[in-house]
Amino acid sequence: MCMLHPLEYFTRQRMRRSMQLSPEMVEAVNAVETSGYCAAENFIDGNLFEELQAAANAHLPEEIPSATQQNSKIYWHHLMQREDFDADSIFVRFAMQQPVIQIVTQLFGQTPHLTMLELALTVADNGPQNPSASQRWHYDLADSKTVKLFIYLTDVSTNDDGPFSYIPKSICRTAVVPQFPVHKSDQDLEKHQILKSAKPVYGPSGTSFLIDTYNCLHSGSRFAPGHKRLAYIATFNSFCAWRPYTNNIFANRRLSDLEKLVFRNNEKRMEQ
Ligand SMILES: O=C(O)CCC(=O)C(=O)O
Repeated sequence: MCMLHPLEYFTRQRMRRSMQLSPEMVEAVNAVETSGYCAAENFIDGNLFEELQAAANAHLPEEIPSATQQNSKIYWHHLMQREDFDADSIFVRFAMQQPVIQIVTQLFGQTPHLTMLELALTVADNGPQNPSASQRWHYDLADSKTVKLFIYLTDVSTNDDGPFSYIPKSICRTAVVPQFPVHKSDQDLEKHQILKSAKPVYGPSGTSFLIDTYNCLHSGSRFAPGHKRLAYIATFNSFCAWRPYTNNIFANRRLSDLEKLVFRNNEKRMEQ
């Protein structure tokens, strides 16, 4: 499908060739290529993290909502508001940190498209024994190039706190787990002898990582009663994902050439 847009594809490739990666970034690229995961704290600007944490805390409802049947993910509450999608907002700037963009660009071989921004409050619902939707193991199948920047904004210390968990890419490659049904149980993974390879990501608020969710089976937000997790998630895909995305980013100022490529569907807003 990228071949339908050869000019855009070449522009994205050219942008990649102009980027210089530090040895630490090269290591991160290698880690994601091999295991699908790398810690990202070293690539996150401390001031931006503090700004994100403060903005995210300000979005927390006074009363934590209980799980409701609003959508298929009854444990998932989207907290971002319209103005959080302005190009100037911390939620957009956080995803645009140069090392993050450079690593993802290198992984994709082209400048990525920032397809989704989420401030997700997830809460206990059915209990950890009865997971549903993305609490069960799955691959994100909308594009073969899919990398998420995750940062916890509350502490995730034990399994009770609903850690994001993944099976390393190298192990997913060797186990032939059928793609359908999309959401798989622990027992399904046990049958393929890969549940034991699951890696839950624990850490205090500020714990951050890049994860290839197309190549790694993953799940998360399985809480013990009364627990919750606040996380910011930025999803990067190629510009020609199988599923069309609208990231809702609003260009409330003039965008750089890089931003125009990464935001993609909003570059015309300033000209209107
Ligand atoms: O809640 C979680 O940690 C799982 C999230 C997830 O499956 C995803 O972002 O693709």
